[in-house]
Amino acid sequence: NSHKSCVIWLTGLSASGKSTLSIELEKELYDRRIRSYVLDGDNIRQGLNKNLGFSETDRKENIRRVGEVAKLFADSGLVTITAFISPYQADRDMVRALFAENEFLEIFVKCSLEECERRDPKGLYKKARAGIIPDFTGISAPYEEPDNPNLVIETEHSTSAQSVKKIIDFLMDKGYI
Ligand code: GGZ
Repeated sequence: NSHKSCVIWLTGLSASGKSTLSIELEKELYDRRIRSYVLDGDNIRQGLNKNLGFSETDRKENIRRVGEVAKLFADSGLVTITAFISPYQADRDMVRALFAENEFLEIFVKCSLEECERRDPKGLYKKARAGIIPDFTGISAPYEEPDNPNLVIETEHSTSAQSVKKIIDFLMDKGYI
């Protein structure tokens, strides 16, 4: 049950599966006696980042702060899992630069916009299409796919259990856990 502390940075569209994956990954790590912590919109955007919205500038600041918090958690020895859209490559690169070479793992949670829109668990895409939510990622704001992610997880045609297994296998293969 030893592990290297690291940050597992999930990036992807709204409804691509980041939150589900982060929670199931946390459970799987727990079963292996590895302590991890999930940072997501629920515990960050409602607290530390309450003052931020969804403009490009605010997203950048959101991601910068999440990166700094993830760094503190990693320093404390935890595996940190983050679940933010983090749509800009430059912002993800800025966070990567906070960490040592192998401490930051960018994982692209890949799912087509069509499928995310079909899922639309909170009805946000519908509202975005109707113009009720402005600057919505994928509809009226950009999502830049990762240039060179450490891992790509396609959620469209696999179960969350299969996706989690792929991440666990990757972590084992690379000696993180
Ligand atoms: C994108 C938005 C927006 C806009 C509210 N664009 O599916 P959700 O609801 O639960 O996850 C989305 C979440 C995105 O916050 P992040 O902190 O991950 O974004 S970023 O990394 O870009 O800073 C969505 C909800 O907030 N949401 N308005 N305009 N998602």
